[in-house]
Amino acid sequence: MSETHRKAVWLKDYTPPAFVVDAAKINFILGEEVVEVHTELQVRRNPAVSLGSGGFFLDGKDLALRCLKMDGRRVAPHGFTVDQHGLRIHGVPDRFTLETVVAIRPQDNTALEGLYRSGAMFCTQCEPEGFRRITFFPDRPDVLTRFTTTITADLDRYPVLLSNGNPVSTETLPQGRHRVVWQDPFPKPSYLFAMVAGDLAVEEDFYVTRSGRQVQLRIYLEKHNRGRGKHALGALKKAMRWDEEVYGLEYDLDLYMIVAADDFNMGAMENKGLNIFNSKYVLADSDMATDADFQAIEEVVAHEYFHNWTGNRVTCRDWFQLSLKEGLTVFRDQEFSADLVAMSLKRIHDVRLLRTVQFAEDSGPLAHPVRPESYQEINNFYTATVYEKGAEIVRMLRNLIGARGFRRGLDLYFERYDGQAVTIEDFLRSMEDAANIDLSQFRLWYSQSGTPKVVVSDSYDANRREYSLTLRQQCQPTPGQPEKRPLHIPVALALFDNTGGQIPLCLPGAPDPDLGPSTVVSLCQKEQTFRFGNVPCRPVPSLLRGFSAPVRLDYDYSDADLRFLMVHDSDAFNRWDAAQKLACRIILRCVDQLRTGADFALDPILSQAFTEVLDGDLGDKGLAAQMLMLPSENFLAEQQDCIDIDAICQARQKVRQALGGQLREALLARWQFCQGEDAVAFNFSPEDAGRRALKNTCLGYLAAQPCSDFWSWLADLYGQTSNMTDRLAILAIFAERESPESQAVLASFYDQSRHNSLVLDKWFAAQAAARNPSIIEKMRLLLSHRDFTLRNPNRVRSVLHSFARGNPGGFHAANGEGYHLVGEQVIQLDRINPQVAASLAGAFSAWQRYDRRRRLLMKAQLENIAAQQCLSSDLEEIVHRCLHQDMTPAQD
Ligand code: B3K
Ligand code: ZN
Repeated sequence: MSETHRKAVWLKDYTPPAFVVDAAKINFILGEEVVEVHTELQVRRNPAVSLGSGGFFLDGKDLALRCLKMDGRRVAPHGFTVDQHGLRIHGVPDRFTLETVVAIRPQDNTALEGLYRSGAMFCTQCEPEGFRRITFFPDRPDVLTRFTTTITADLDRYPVLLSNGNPVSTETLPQGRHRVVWQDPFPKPSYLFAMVAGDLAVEEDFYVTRSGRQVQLRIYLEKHNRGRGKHALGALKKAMRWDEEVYGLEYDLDLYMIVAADDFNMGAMENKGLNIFNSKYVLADSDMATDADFQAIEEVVAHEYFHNWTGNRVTCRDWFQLSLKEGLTVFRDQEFSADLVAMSLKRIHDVRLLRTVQFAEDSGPLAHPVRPESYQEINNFYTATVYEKGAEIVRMLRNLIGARGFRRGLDLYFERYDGQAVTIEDFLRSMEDAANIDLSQFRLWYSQSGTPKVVVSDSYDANRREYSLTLRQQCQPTPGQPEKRPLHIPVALALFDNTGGQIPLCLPGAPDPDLGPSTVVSLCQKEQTFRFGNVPCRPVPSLLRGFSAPVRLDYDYSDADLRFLMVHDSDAFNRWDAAQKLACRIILRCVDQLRTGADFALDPILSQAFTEVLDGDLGDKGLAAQMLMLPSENFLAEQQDCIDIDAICQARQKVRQALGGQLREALLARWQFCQGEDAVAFNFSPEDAGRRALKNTCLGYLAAQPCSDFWSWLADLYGQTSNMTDRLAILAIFAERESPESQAVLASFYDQSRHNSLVLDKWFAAQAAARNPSIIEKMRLLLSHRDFTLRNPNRVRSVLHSFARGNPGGFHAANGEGYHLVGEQVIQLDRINPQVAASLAGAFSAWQRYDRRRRLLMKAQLENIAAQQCLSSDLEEIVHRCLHQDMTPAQD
């Protein structure tokens, strides 16, 4: 057990703060070695809380206290206590001013929480509990304070000094120093505090709100990145317009700033008026960013912007409510992006993530409800469950009550709670009141973990022209939740006749029997049957259209049904899903063939179905590309109780090769067609991105079964590429094989990218994720490369996460070398950056689902990590949960 072991925090133990802080003045005196933080708090006893005797507690971590005064007088040594958690002042009046001076050392802060250095700049990350590393403060989201920030620094090194709100004064000081004061008029929790100091370039634009206010938009970036903020600025303006149009929400300050930092633990942070971003989600031009990067920038910029209302104006009472702001804001950014790109493509992208990452989380030892009940380290709960499943719940709710009811619910939510810290329950009550609906059963989605399975069976009675669908829901036990109650599961569906026509739906006996071409049925009990009348023939059902609920669907489609739906389903998402299902079952059949030693032969139905996609009317090339992409190994693994990863990797590869060979002509024709359509100048648009995706998907298949001069042709093609999307697609292909051409292409990419760390990350990631037979040696080389460092989270993710999460064949190498390599790095990384270490260690979480040999090897790594001295609380919690949650081991 490590020394840092902390007790769990429980939702049921929540108590409101005993004191509130009306105003805080934070004064940073920046030095190269030490930063002094002078803080002055106006504190008052919380009238809503009955008088306690515990004094006033302020969180604080790794702070050297230099001075403590109450109402202008030094507090005597017996008047306070300081320990590793914070500062307690004993015996305080009802209202007082508290002054502290602390010293911190940002240059030693490699955890990147609180105030730290990224390159030459100072920046902060306070959510969820970073502010306590800056100064003593009641660092909890339900204490809302008006902040005034003063920053004093060397003028030459740090000409740009930023904080939340508006600048109120600037002053030049003797000895080459200067001082800037910022004031944020909006009371906010400390997790939204931000401060930046550096020698930064700025790119500017402005936005006029619909009420006519002009808002200054500024992106600050390191000088060598000048000119790369344009796309992000454009995205910001689109997001501002969208939130006004769709939700009537306007920005509320005169200035909106985004700072791009190279060292950042996650994507970005929504600090009031001063977002701080991982530079990966700001910087873009065609030479450095792929279509996926352009898209991700739009999403993240919008997400952080949308937080201004869902998160900042109305914030969370405690961290158990995290999904209140995250699930809701992810839903909002998904809808924004869907409006910008094709709706179905966005949905495919989101569902793919949910089904691979969140479903896996929900079926393993780290499963937790969207509103968790307890945590040891809250940083470990910024998960796919809280974010992505949380967004799915909001989506179901919106679909249930309709867009207008949802809008009324949100309006009511803001009307009731603007400027407050509230709960998921408050949000749901606003929705109930506005839409006049009872959400008692629906609430279970927030408290019950695990992914429900909906098993569907059907029958057709030709005489009565009646088609019955029986839906049954079940959910496996999850940690701490052995029994599950039935959830309210909306299932969107349509029925198709054998010509591909949609059968009008009619539920005789229902209050409103005629339902039109598609409908949503509510599965609220364990089992329910829906009887559709007037059905002329046995239909093919299209179920869970648009992925109407985050569940696993189990219906016994025939291969022919799936091929039929790939062509005829009017729901583009389900057309794609049918393709995934068909490919998935063909690969899993191949897995069985491999197990029994039978010869492999690709079922012709898949090549026929894929030919139809390739030869079909390619109005939407992006969708065609998605349909042709085989399900990932991780997704395939999710379909097995005991994961046979060797067979999965082999089978997938065999299917890929067979398709590459059998469809060569069609693939080449499509590739040529798309290549021919390429414009000279790069443009990021859904059409262009879709075309590139299709083109590069075809290329990937051709490479799986190459013809004789393919590699020299591909190397030439690499030389002619004019954008990062195409360049990276070819690099990834070359990274999978050993050859002089591969070496040359990798070397050339490296030479061109070595001065741009984001591009260099791609070079690392392409190799770490490559299905290369000598991947372990490659990984060792990458880890000892002069450009590799554990101090930069993006670099760590590009090498270690790409390998552990994105290269199952390598990570699960039968001799355990992949595990060993990652285990070693987790231990080293924990001493530098616990948050990133903990997330990497999560790669071992599914250990109980593998064969006995791998189970033991993975477990040994977890135990070895657990046995280390001085484990961080973050890592300790993950490893402990992975080892000690009782899951049923897989039967192999
Ligand atoms: N709210 C931040 C996440 C903070 C994560 C801290 N470990 C970014 C976002 O979701 O918008
Ligand atoms: Zn967020």
